[in-house]
Amino acid sequence: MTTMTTSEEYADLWAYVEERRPGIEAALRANLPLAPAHVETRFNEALEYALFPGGKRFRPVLTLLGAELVGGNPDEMLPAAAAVEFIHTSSLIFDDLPCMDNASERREKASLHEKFGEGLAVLVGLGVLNAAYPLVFANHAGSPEKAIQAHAEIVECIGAAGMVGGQSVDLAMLSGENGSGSEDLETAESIRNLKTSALMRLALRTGAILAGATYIELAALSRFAELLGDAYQLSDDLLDLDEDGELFSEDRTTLAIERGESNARFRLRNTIDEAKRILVDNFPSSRARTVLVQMTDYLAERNA
Ligand code: GRG
Repeated sequence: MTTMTTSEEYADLWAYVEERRPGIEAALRANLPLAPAHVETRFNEALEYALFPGGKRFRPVLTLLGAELVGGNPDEMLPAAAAVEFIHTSSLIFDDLPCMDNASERREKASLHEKFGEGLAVLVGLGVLNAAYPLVFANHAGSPEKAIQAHAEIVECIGAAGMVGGQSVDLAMLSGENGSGSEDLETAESIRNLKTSALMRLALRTGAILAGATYIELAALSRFAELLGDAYQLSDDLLDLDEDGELFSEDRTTLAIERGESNARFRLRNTIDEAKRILVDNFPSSRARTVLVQMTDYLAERNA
């Protein structure tokens, strides 16, 4: 569900998201991995429930911005943007399962497994994930080398060196397996952040790759995404602290607890400053760049 502030500070960001949202919704609908209707199951109903009305749609927006930042046409990237939202949605479905975060709510309603049962939730998660892979070829069959590169990007982002690996560290941190020293925690946190940053990297780079970005531009986007993911997780860890600097609920520790809230706020500020500097140093001034700068501030300063 969308909860957008209309703060002046983020005016370009919200205007861009609102402008692009209809195209993204249409691309999601056009590429829904519906099950054949011959035998009645609740798969299609559960699929609809998982994807609509959806959340902020920031990740598909990142795909369009990645393309625009390097001079591409965002309209051509809508199927790829839908692929990125499918991957995001599947990660949320899996993350909410009882064997992971065991979340009963998602996007201001009951989580998918809570509403439709675990079996169907796993199937919908796999269905949308699987639907993502071919979508980078839509509109790009004429430039197969770019589409193949974007496809490889998806494989890498989801795998053990990306979201899956990051989530496994998250699970280890939850059960206290990650060692006790502060340095261990630093390493563990930076790998855990992959669960968030890998998808941000994928979202941005897929659009940029399909738009013909240079190696240097892609490297800058990787570094930016890594910092954006770190900033997002740091702000998440700060939101998880209660007034006494302890975690609200979970049985785990974070650097925000070990080193204190002001240290975490300092690191967050440095991280977003560096992220924005990378954008400004590597890409010429444009609307897409302004929107990305505002998104960086928004993700780090959000309070929910
Ligand atoms: C096989 C794709 C796949 C993943 C397996 C479960 C898992 C590994 C990774 C979990 C990754 C995860 C859920 C990270 C947290 C991501 C995050 C910051 C979610 C919230 O993002 P918002 O607020 O969500 O942008 P909306 O609802 O607005 O889309």
